[in-house]
Amino acid sequence: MNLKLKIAIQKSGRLSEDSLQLIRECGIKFNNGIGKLKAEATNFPIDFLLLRDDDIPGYVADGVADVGIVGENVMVEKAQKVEIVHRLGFSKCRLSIAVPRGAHYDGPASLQGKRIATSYPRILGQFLAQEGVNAEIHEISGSVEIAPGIGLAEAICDIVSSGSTLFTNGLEEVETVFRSEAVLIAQPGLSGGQSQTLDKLIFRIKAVQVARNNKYILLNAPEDKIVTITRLIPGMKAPSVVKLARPGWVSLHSVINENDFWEVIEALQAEGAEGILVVPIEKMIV
Ligand code: PRT
Ligand code: ZN
Repeated sequence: MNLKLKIAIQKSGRLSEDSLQLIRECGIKFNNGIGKLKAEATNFPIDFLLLRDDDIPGYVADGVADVGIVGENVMVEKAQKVEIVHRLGFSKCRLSIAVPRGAHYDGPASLQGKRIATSYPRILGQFLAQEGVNAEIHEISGSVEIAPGIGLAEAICDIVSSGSTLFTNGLEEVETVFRSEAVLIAQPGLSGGQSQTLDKLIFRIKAVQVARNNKYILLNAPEDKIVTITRLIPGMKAPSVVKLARPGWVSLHSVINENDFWEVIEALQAEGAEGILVVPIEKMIV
């Protein structure tokens, strides 16, 4: 049975470091050739192909790679026969329409008959069709933000993250067309063995993602507060309670979600919790 999976990862760019970091946190070790075109894992049946992000959906669809990590924006734009098998939560960004600051804009109808520069003609075309707007799409491959300044277009449709590129180019974001994050994609026809390996990989990725969203918390509290504090930090089942070498006091150990963190800490202090320690979790299987 062929268990070996070939995974395509961006060679160098915004997705590379986070993709490799995730693989490392999954406990997968690879030889030093990761700077080259190909690398092999030493403790998991996976080979790496290092590619330009634009080529990843096509290579996965053609079976050159079996799975890949790519921005959802690129996956949708390339419209290849691939499917999302897991969302990875990093490289979050949006594809937005922007116009020169101060230009008249009151909704998509303002784009009627205008020229819009973009590297994402398919996604933009779908948006305009959906809004019933007829505009001229000018496909350009880079530096889209300078298009209005040089008279190439009246608007642009480009990836935005912090918004500072738009700001420094005198542009204003007026419409969000698509929201994106890194996704793990696969070709639909993986063999039984490869699907097994993919399931194992996704299992590990989930354990890493859950761990990143949670923290391990330890605190000291008066014994008569166990019930109230347990309500605040119920953990996976219930907190562990350890007696302290001081009568009437216990130590409680639990897991707390990153999002609830500050609110819960304040409530714990109000209940008399002391010596609160919060430590990262490496892996978490729920
Ligand atoms: O060389 P290769 O073709 O592999 O890489 P690339 O240059 O085409 O892509 P890369 O590495 O720039 O981006 C890879 C993926 O990261 C994208 O497809 C998105 O899914 C995601 N991503 C997340 C971003 C951004 N954030 C981002 N800010 N991609 C591009 N940008 C650019 C954007 O094009 C604009 O020029 O950053 C600028 C805007 O950023 P802010 O922060 O100023 O708003
Ligand atoms: Zn690219």
